[in-house]
Amino acid sequence: MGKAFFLFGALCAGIAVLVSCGGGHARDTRLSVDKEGRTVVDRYGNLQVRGTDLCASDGTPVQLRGISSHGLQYYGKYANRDVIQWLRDDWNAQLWRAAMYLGEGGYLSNRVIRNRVNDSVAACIELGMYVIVDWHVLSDHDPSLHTEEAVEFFTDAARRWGDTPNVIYEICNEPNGSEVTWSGNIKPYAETVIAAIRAIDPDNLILVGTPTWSQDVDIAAEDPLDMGPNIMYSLHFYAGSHGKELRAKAEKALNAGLPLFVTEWGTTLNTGGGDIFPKESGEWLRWMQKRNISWANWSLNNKGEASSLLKYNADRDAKGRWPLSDLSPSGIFIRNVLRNEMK
Ligand code: DCB
Repeated sequence: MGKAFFLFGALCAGIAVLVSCGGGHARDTRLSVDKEGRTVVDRYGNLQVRGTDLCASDGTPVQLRGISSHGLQYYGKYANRDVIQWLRDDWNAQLWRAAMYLGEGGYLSNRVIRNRVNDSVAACIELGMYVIVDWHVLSDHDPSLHTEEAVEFFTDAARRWGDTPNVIYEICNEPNGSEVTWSGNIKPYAETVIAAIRAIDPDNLILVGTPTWSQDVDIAAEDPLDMGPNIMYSLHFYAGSHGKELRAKAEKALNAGLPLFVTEWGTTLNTGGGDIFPKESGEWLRWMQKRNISWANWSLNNKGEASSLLKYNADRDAKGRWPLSDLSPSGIFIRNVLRNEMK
């Protein structure tokens, strides 16, 4: 398929998704900045969880939608105010996720990476956006191997930002490996880290990863945490790899009362590459809207894989203000989905 044709296809698919995503919530509730100039954080305030819904401080169910960074050790240069402001104003993003890997040259071996988290939070506070601080467990598999480091990191995060409405703690991205279980590894880790956060910050939202790259939400639903309010569980999917079966697991978890947050999803295969899957992405987007599930898309970088929102080598200086010609098919698709609210 020719490049131009593919781009056009992605655009049309984006628009088709939008048109069919109509129902649910009043549109202007999902503007990053409303017509009176009020940011989403001005309007929603301190988030809270009621039943399976994420809600504004007044109890109205809300859906946050936005963009995830790639690994901050690889593409941390995009975690700056100019880029995040462009995502807010041109893409209508309400949310930014700062993905701080532990492995692959991330936090465990390179503590200065956390400065990119600090930059992200500072920018989001200034811009009135929500920000997810993501402890990006991946090649390190088992979050309980680094409980001590996590307690230290999140204690510091809660001291710095516990009083702001903007910050959301994601305490383990994607536990994985058949030996890494909910009850044996993840739940005990979560209990320890949540207790440390709650000793300082009684109420900001905390997101907990689930087994098998945050897919086994049904298992967490059988044995949920008993750690007080404002906790949700991560569900991750890649539209080219996961479909109906994963949604069925998620339905099972929701029906059992487990609140879900899609802290990461891709339009591509679960490698982050391959191609984009607009039709399957649309099915997931409609489902998330129907179930009022918030999300962040993977991811902002110019690496040149299919899930990269920028084209290969575009915006090397990380300044934002991208012309459409800098966006990949996934970038065009996601921007269209987010911007539909602005019409
Ligand atoms: C998740 C990770 C995320 C990863 C994406 C795509 O991993 F949270 O870090 O991102 O999904 O795989 C990829 C980047 C690549 C990079 C690679 C390693 O896009 O550029 O080279 O990380 O840093 C998943 C998700 C699901 C599954 C497997 C993985 N799954 N995984 O279903 O099997 O193995 O990374």
